[in-house]
Amino acid sequence: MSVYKNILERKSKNELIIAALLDPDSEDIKDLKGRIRLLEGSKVDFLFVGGSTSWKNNFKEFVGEVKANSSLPVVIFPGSADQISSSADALLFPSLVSGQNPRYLIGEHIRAASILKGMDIEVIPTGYLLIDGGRTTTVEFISGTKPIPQDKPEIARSIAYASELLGMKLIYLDSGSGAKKSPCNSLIKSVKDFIDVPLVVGGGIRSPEEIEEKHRAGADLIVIGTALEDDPEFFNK
Ligand code: 1GP
Repeated sequence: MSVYKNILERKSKNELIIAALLDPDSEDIKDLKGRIRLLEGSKVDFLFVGGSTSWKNNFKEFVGEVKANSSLPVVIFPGSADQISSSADALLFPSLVSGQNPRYLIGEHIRAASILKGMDIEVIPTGYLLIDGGRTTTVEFISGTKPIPQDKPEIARSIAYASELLGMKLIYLDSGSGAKKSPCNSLIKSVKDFIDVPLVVGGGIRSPEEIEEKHRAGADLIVIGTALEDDPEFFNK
């Protein structure tokens, strides 16, 4: 089954979907085997791989290592066209629709097009909305875009619905990795009421209670990165 069909099916049953985010710039490639072993028997449904930066320049090797050590579907969540690998099962194709930077709205996608043409990988168009997480995150700094204030749900939901009308298959509300504040429940609910496609939420989520709350508020898929970097046993507790 394709990754997207899997998400749709789980969404239709109102089942919580969880993705563990592995950032090649934060993880040591030689620790991956052990890290993934802990995730395999846990509640995690997908392994997301990606990040705002590529300082280590080892993306393909990293994805290959993740795929070789996991039976979970591997989905690339790329920060740029430099983060593409045919070893993954799927690739989110995120357009940073909350910002006005053409590079992240369409520029990186044009760069990616010639790489993706002829590559056998599922591509999932994703409307990516950056939400204020209480501190300047790497994605905010690198993209040079302003996050949407948490108390402006009318902005977030209009952008989310416009993205759906443009054909995006997922909407991703992200406070950015290591955010102080994750997207709040009222913002999630407000966006959820405006869209039909699955809603992904991430950035600064640190506890099982928060995961449950976000799901109740309308998140179909929750992404956890930093909490897992801090505690590799996060999902085993
Ligand atoms: C970042 O949504 C992801 O793009 C995950 O964020 O690292 O804060 O869990 P955290």
